[in-house]
Amino acid sequence: MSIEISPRDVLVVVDVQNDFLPGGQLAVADGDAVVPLINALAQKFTNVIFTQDWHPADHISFASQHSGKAPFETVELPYGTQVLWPDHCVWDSFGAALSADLDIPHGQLIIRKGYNRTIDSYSGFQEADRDTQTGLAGYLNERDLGRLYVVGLATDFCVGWTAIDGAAAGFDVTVIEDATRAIDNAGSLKKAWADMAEAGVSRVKSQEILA
Ligand code: VGL
Ligand code: ZN
Repeated sequence: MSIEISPRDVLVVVDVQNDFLPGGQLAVADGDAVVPLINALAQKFTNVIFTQDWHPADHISFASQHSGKAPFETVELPYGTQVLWPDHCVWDSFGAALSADLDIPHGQLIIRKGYNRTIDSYSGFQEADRDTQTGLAGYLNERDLGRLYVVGLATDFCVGWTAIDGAAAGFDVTVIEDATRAIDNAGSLKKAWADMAEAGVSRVKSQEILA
């Protein structure tokens, strides 16, 4: 059964950036496989927006900022437990750039996130303190846009959190699962799908839209 995409629906392309692609600082396994699929999906959508992970060089999510800590370990921050990452997506670096293989000239908005040094932001809607807003919900509401279809990297972090926060903001949210790839650290992928299901996020395959 095929899904009809309406002119009010939005493709949300999460963090398809060099650092999450093969050779990048936080490469997601097989991450480049999503790019041609996202390019094909984008042709079905009038509205395409991007998120872009965008950190200062001394960002609090970097293991390099915590003595004695290695990437993928955790620290306790005022807003909760933070996974530590290799330095990635530093402002204006090559790694932070969107993939040059994206072919979506009609993309409308790039929402940057994670630029506050002391707060991480996996979600395109809300930072990890669960309070600071990026403005994306306001943008979507002001333009009276419809359902959100979320794709990109990584399923278990920025895709999952964006989908869950989109649902919490009142949008009908669907993740196109084969147009995402995961980091899958310490059970994070299984947990992300469970959390998304609990939040009412739907899950489809790209064929249901492309066929
Ligand atoms: C991401 C970890 C740290 C992501 C961003 O895009 O999923 N993951 N920063
Ligand atoms: Zn990041």
